[in-house]
Amino acid sequence: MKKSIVVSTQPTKFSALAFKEDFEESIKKVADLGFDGAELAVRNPKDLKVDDVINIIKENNLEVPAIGTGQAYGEEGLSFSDPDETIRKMAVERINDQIVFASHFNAQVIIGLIRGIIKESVNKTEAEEWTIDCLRKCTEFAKEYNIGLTLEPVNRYEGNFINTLNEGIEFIKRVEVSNLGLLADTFHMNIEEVSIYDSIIQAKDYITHVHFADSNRWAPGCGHLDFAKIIQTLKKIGYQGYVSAEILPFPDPDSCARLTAETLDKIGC
Ligand code: LER
Ligand code: MN
Repeated sequence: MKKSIVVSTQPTKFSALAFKEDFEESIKKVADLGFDGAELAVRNPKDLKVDDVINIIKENNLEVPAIGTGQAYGEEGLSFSDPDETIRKMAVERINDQIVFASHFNAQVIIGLIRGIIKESVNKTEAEEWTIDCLRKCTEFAKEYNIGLTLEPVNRYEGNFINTLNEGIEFIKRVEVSNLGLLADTFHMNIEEVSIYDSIIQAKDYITHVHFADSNRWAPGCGHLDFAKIIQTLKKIGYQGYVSAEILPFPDPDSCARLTAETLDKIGC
């Protein structure tokens, strides 16, 4: 299994990010700590100097396993389940831009918070159909670039549909495309799953990416989750992808990143 940590390419109000200030400096720190990759959280690839990002990643011998896309929802309100067709169209366009950006790194594109929250006035089945339609459009576009998307169940306080891995699997079956996998995030799973381990085993054919955060969203080792057992379970299902730390920058960015690297090494990740 390979290790990465999420780095935002720009400052953002999304809190669970170890690094979101100076991009180049953060990437150097990630490499120095021995991570294999940096997952990039990007609000809008059009705001980036893409060649500079590519060079910084290359110079530091890192991979980019995935691109996080939630800031477009958190900061601009773009979403796949919005009743306004124009907003959904803008969300699809944004994800398509992320797909082109991801193709420079052969990274997966995360579909988490960008699904949005189904509004009270909206029929749930209809909102799910809108989401399926957006996912079909984006996965079809992604095929041209040989890129996969990964659907992330999020806990009930951040999203009101697709909260568990099983709900994610059922949704993936409805979308009926070959390049849509599942992202297992231990922070959300701790809130929503009956058993983190059984859910991982049941999702073995779908998991393409993993987010690690402890029960309090601090670095692994700072809460009550049993990461040794989670790693063992991921090994048991033959998972060979990345585990990526999406954590609060506490007590400070450098310490939480160092602690993540040390803990993951210690438990044989
Ligand atoms: C949000 O809580 C989260 O876990 C992100 O990875 C979703 O895009
Ligand atoms: Mn996550």
